[in-house]
Amino acid sequence: MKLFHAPGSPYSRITRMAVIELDLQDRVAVEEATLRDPASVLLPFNPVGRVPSLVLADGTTITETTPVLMMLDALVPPERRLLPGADRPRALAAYGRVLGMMDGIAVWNRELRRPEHERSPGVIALEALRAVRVADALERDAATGVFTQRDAAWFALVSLLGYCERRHTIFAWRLARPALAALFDAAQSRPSVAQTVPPAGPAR
Ligand SMILES: N[C@@H](CCC(=O)N[C@@H](CS)C(=O)NCC(=O)O)C(=O)O
Repeated sequence: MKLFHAPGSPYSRITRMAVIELDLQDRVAVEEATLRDPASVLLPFNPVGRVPSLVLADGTTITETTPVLMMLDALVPPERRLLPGADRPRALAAYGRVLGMMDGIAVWNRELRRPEHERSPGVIALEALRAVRVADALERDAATGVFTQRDAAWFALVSLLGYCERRHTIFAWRLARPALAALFDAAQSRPSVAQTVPPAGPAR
């Protein structure tokens, strides 16, 4: 199996961390792909051109973070799986909440990558407000024990905050959010986290 990723992508980082956490390095080769590039090695497998993309032995390509995690989870015994099931609704809610914030941050960051005259102040204001709102909810989640298990919600949260820390520094996510900051800082020594730190982006 082959997992296509991009080093700066917070979505594909979740799946890269999962490969390490689930001890699947022998079964899943991880390959970097360029994005928004007509010559990308990814396009013959995934016409959408997004990462993460997981190519199975028969060529079937699973795309989008959650289906990729489902596939990786299926390779290990049930007790080791990362995605929370319906029996853990709070964890499932937190996972969805983190992915929702990731989507918003991705939109905000994309606006900032445009030349200044092409940026939409309305979109930026909306996404900045959304990010504050969700980060405050996640802070409450972290403070009330929602992220105590090392599950997909936890890895997604670490990836999201890592993206903000390294590539979306305009968002002061740590401010007045001590539970999130403590969780993130403590996570850094975990091998799957330390081995997948995204490169620093331009200051924005
Ligand atoms: N909803 C997707 C989002 C994946 C995504 O947006 N990936 C970005 C990198 S962070 C990408 O591949 N972008 C390339 C493009 O938009 O062409 C998921 O859950 O995996």
